[in-house]
Parts: sequence; structure tokens; C-alpha cells
Amino acid sequence: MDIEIPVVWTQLSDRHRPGGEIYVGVHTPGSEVRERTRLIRDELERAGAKLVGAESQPPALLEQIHDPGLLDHLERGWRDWQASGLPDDPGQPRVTPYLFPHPELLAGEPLGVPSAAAARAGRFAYDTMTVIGEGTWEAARAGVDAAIVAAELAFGDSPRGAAYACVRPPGHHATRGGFGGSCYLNNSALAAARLREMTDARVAVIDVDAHHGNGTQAIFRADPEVLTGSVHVDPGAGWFPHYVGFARETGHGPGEGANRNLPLAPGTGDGRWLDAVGTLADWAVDGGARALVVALGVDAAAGDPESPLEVSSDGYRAAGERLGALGLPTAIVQEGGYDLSRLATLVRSFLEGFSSAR
Ligand code: Q9C
Ligand code: ZN
Repeated sequence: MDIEIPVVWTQLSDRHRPGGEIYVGVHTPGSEVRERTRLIRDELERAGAKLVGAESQPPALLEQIHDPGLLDHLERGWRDWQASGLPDDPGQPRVTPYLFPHPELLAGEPLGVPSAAAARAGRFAYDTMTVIGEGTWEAARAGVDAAIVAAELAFGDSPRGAAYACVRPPGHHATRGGFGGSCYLNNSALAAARLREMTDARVAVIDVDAHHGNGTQAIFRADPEVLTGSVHVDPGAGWFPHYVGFARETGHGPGEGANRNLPLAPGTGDGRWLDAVGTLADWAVDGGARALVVALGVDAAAGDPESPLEVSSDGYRAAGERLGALGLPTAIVQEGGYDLSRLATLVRSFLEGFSSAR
């Protein structure tokens, strides 16, 4: 079956080469690697999908979603790091934090931006895994462009349009002013913001990545017009992002009730995972959503090195059918998914399921 959904693509994704990640102080190969988007693109091309280039977008929406300090750091962080001499002494080529402005370090004093590049590396990053290299900013920016273009194609001429943004690095762990979890800029949040502009109606983000979409939750925490729902492995059972992603997090102030978390036990598998996806779908529609962003992580799949949820390829197909059947304009944005032998077919299964329901 051919995939009717346009695939928004940018070769700038390749410019992000994290070269591994620092996990528990150890340099490890990391799982968010360059091959990911190529594998997906090639598979979707074979499935007959049409590729669309991600045109460069004006910065206004980016500045609406993210803190200017974060944007400035991501844009110039690598150059400043080069100038600081740290690549030679002690020999770290990428922007890698050693110190963080923990609330107990500040002890109530105001949070500034330190002058030393080594210290600045921890000012906006909340983990040691998510390093900045030469092309990180260009790739992350292009990911945002692709997500915005996907939102525009989804809303486009057809009232039931859909488009898929084939991007890396992923975005759903990036908050307004912070980044981590292999994410720098929140592509899914940008797609939601663009849909909000175009529809002038309520929008929902449904996040099926194996990990809690903490960045998207944080960005829209107090916004009643963007519903954010996430199904993920229970952070309380020992999984990233550990501190957030619990069912008790339901939004804040005017956004109270506009966030929903469905944490699942390790080993959950298709049945209860699909029930949770369905619960979020019904919740979004009952809440008045007129457009949808799917934060499509395929790392909930069995065999993925980053999660213990045992979802199958048919599970992803069924999730696609369920979300496609809502009939809403939908921007599907790539998030995680790290089993290189299955990544592309999982995305294909989801998109085929989605297409079949339109
Ligand atoms: N590799 C996304 O899926 N894992 N981020 C820590 C060492 C963190 C995943 C264990 C997983 C973050 C976008
Ligand atoms: Zn994930």
C-alpha cells in the first residue's frame, strides 16, 4: 500500500553528529545516530511516499516557544566552546556540561549566565547526554522548519490533511528554556503552535514516544488551548526522565486539566498500550481539539535499546489507524526510535495504518 502522506525531509539533519553521549560519566556510543532519518526516508520512498523539502521558516514561532537565552546558547555554544580551548585542553570537542545550576547551588540567588564556556554548558542543559557539536544548531533548526512545514501541509487545502516530518534530533524533551534527552528544540511543540495559528482552535499533541514528553508538557503547562497527552514507560519504574511524567501532572493554572499522562509498566505490550493511545485520542476529541500533532516516537517497540515497552509493528499500525480515524488535520513529527533494524518499518507501519483510516 502506498503512503499518501507527504514526508517533509531535510538533509541538514545529518549535520548533527553528537558522537555519543556521556551517561553516568562514561562516554558511550549513544543511540540517537545519523542513520536514523536516512533509514526512515529510504523506507518511505520505497513505500511510494512523496518527499517535500523543509523550507527555512522565520524565527517568530521559535521565539514564541523557546527562551531567547536557550536559542542563543544553542546557536553560538559550539563556537564559544571552540574559542575557549576546551577541545585541546582537556580534550573535549563537544559542548558538554560539568556543572548545573541546581536549585540547591543557587539557594535562592538569581540565575545568571556564567562567563566560562565550561560552566555555560550546564546553564540550559539538564543532562550530560545531550551534547552540542558543530552542526547541532543547523540540524535542530531544520527540524523545526520541517515540523512547521508539516503543520502547514496538514492544514493545507484539505480539511483532513496530514503530513509527516522526518526529523532528527528529536524534540519532545526540550522545554522552553532547557534541553536534554537527545532533544534541543521542541519540533512537536512548534508544529502545535503553527496549527494553533492557522486553525485558531484548540490543538492536541498526542505523544506515543516511549518516554514522557516532558518538554511539550512544560511548554504548554498553563495553556488551555493546547492539550498535551503522553503515554510512556512509568518514570517511577526507573525510566527517563525520572522526575516527571506521572499521572498527577494535569496542567497548571488556566491549563489545569489540559495535560494527561498515562505511565505504563515495563513490558506492557500492544493491548494496554493501544488502550492508552485510544484513551488519549478520546480525551483530545472530547476536550475540543480541532487539529492534532502526533509526537511519533517508535522506541516503545519491542527490541528498542531505550525502552522496555514491548509494542509490535502491528501495534504501531493500529495506533496509526486509531489516530488517523479521528479525521483531524494532523502533523506527525518524528521523535525517538533507536532499533536501527526496525525503526523504518515501525514508522512505515504507523503511517500505513494512519493512511488506511483516512
Ligand atoms: N542511553 C528520546 O527518545 N536514556 N530520548 C538514558 C542511556 C535516555 C530518549 C540511558 C533516553 C532519552 C527522544
Ligand atoms: Zn523516547
